[in-house]
Amino acid sequence: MIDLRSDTVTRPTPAMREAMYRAEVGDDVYGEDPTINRLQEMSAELLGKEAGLFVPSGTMGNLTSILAHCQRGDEVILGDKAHTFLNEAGGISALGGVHSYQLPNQIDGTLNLEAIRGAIRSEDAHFPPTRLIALENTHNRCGGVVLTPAYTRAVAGLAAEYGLRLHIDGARLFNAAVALGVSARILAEPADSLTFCLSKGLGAPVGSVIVGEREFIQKAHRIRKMLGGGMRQAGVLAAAGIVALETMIDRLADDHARAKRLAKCLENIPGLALDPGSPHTNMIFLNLVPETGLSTAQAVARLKDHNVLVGVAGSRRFRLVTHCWISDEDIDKASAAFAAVL
Ligand code: TLP
Repeated sequence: MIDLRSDTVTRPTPAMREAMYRAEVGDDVYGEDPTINRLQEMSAELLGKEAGLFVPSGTMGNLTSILAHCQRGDEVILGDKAHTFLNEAGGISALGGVHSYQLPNQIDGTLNLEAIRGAIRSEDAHFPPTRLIALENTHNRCGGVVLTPAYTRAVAGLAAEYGLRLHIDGARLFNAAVALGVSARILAEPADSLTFCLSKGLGAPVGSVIVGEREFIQKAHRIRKMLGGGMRQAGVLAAAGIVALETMIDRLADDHARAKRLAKCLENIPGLALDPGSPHTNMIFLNLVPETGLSTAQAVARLKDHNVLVGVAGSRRFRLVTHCWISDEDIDKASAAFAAVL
């Protein structure tokens, strides 16, 4: 199977499995797992922050961070296409009592700066106090687009003007860094906190890391425990994360190149309409034109018959994601499968 549904489907590499086997472990709830401690220190260093915290998932990373920034009844400004708003089971509201103010995500994944300014609440007993702004880089639903350091700095400037904090859902921050040719540290610099994922394009089996100031991370540590995310001897997982950071970042450029090549082949197949500019990183978004007469489910099933799995992103809308287990040959086979089905 050529699995293009997501980069979350990546399995650990042989080097990761070896490192997992050999990992030194301890009780992380006591702060005694040397491998987790190393991963957290490496992550903080890489992103230019004081400290890091290993969490089981990107969802828990965002939830923990937002709960560490906000009290119940506080408000976070985020995009209406943000993963935290759409795909995290409403955890910030259900578990944290955090109110969300959704601004329309623009086509490039940004939130309009004046719209953010307009959304920040004035001091009034009727309003939930605005506490936080949350951005996403790369932006998944907006097509894997990249937010630039200049934009992120502008949002941070606005946040500082009003005494707000800035969180970045950087699930795919390293894809953004590689696409822009800048260090991940530059992208993280304007944020007070950031979550990045080890288990997407970087290929580790489990886990994400939150980075931020030491005091913030101490608070996040307590909240992670409260959410049931104290993981004891999870050094076996962190070991794979270390290999991911050491060996899997630069190769993301290959995934981007393969996504571009696949898009080029698909562009020429009648019946497919790629989003303009797609792909920006490792995701292609495309629509099936109604004239093909194929429903979403039929297209998925027929592609599966040709050993290709695709992600469904809406009615007749698909997402194809390249990752470390997709080869050049797979790209050829996937384009041939599309051509055959259509
Ligand atoms: N995204 C998954 C699905 O949930 C949609 C995917 O296949 O892309 N932030 C962003 C931007 C994400 O794309 C995801 C996962 C997460 C956070 C959550 O990460 P996990 O799955 O580790 O909780």
